[in-house]
Amino acid sequence: MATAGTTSKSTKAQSSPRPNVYKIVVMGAGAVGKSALTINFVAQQFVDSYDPTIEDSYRRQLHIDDRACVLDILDTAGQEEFGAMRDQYMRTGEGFLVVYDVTQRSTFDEMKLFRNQISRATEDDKTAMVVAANKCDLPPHLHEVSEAEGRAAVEAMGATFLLTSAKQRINVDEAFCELVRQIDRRRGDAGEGGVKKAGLGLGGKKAKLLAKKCPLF
Ligand SMILES: Nc1nc2c(ncn2[C@@H]2O[C@H](COP(=O)(O)OP(=O)(O)O)[C@@H](O)[C@H]2O)c(=O)[nH]1
Ligand SMILES: [Mg+2]
Repeated sequence: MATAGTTSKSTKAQSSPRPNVYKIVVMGAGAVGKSALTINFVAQQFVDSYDPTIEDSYRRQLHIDDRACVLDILDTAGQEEFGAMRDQYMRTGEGFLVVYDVTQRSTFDEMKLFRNQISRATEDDKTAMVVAANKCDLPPHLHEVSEAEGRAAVEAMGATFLLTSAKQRINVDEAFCELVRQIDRRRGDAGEGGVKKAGLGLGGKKAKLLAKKCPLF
């Protein structure tokens, strides 16, 4: 509505537009740190142990690039395997944070299968996707997947790669922030509004640069 309102309600609505809502799904193999990353993001704390069967959704409101955003985050637990529920949340998700554990190669292999599953469910092979190579705080001799290998595989699937640690709070906000920007870009491309920013590539270097600049409040 373009007309100026006289009630306090409409005045308020004009001065503070309804925040954009972003539906984000966190996926990955078991025990890679999906819940730890999600809770770290929404509550800024690290939980050492978390029930692996809990699947829950969380909400955080924040400003990204001076815009109010609400992130609706579904932290999945993989209990449903290939069931209808998984299809359902994959269809409704706009952005996917796919997590693997750098110290467990099998979780990296599993991560690689998600791109296809997501593309199939969303019927879009360019769905917003960030891959978190988590637990980067653990000593290098425990790493089974190098940063170079991880980055190359993730970039080949057209997603953004970030080394993360829920424990040391490395690149946690950045991962979610990057997803919001990718979703905006997708919305912009689809003519649905959202912020269109020049130079928002999916490439690792650019993404890393962006992540560093990400202003979160
Ligand atoms: N060292 C380290 N441990 C982590 C990190 N993220 C999660 N963990 C631990 O890994 C285990 C599984 O984490 P959780 O978030 O429950 O995994 P999920 O099954 O993917 O949700 C827990 O013991 C966490 O404390 C991390 O970044 N670094
Ligand atoms: Mg969990």
